[in-house]
Amino acid sequence: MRHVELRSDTMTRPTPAMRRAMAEADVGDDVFGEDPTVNRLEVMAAERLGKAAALFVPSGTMANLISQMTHCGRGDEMILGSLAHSFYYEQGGSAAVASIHPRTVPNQPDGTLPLDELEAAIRGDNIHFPRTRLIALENTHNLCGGAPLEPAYLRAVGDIARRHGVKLHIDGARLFNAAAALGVPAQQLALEADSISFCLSKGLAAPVGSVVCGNSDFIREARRSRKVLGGGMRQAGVLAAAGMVALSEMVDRLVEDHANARRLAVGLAGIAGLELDPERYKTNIIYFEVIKPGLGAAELAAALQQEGVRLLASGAHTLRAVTHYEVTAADIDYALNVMARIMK
Ligand code: TLP
Repeated sequence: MRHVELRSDTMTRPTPAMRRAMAEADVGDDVFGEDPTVNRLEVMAAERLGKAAALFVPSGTMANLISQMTHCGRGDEMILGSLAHSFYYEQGGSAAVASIHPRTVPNQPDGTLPLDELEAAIRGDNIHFPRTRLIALENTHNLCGGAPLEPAYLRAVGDIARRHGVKLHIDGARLFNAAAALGVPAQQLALEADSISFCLSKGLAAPVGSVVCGNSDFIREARRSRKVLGGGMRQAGVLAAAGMVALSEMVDRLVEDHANARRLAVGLAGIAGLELDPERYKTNIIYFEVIKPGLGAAELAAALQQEGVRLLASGAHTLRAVTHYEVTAADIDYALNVMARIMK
């Protein structure tokens, strides 16, 4: 039976080139700054995003938390989208671990926060208020269907942040998907950010790891934050080696994942009992609703699994599919056939 894994691009297994690079990696103790492969990855990542420095960290969640706690002190406020991964799926770590007060602004379907509401949410100087220190955006936006945020929007948010003396962090877990979809260099999407993170372990297929980029002072402090969170990783060069392959070999092919996601979205839209607007999806994440009476998302996901197709039931009637390098156009056609059969 064919196996089509569409639950997440986090499921990607390291490529043969990554496994070779991992086996041969030159390593040292990274807590002492002595892992040459981690150091090379950090230089490579910083250059790629046009920042002065970078920090290799274990996960996207830790990348966000490190960035938040480096920008904010105890009781400071961070503004972020109501559907931000950081707000939704990170156990409220900013509050639980870093004592940062989160303030949400409603995400629009395209992943943006309305500029007027964003600006209005920034606090004035008042003894009753927490101090707004940080705005956090997400690009691409996971819960908004992998929506990429455009340079013009980022510029507008950057202007607001600067005007109010507030920092901007971008959770770019899938930043290279955004760059591929918009046809711009990732650097352009990083321009306005005081800190920006991206994941090596999602569409780029490395087994573990994310990178935070920013200026040298920020990264020096972020290195301290990483240590207190237990993210100092010793001979992490075995992981960074895969990350370097991810950055050099896996970025240009992301457009294939987007084409496959589109193929899937168009196919699903033609199946009675499923609802989605295929025009909405520009990267590798799609969401759709099952509207057949008596059939819930979990039941549908279970039926698909029987036939080797794995999707995520992300709500009572909502499913998510994410394409990546282990999913081919033929896999998409297989998944669509199975889906059509089940929905009949
Ligand atoms: N997202 C995962 C799940 O947690 C939902 C996925 O399968 O999509 N930012 C964004 C935008 C993310 O989508 C994720 C992971 C993270 C941060 C966290 O990264 P990790 O899983 O490495 O901690």
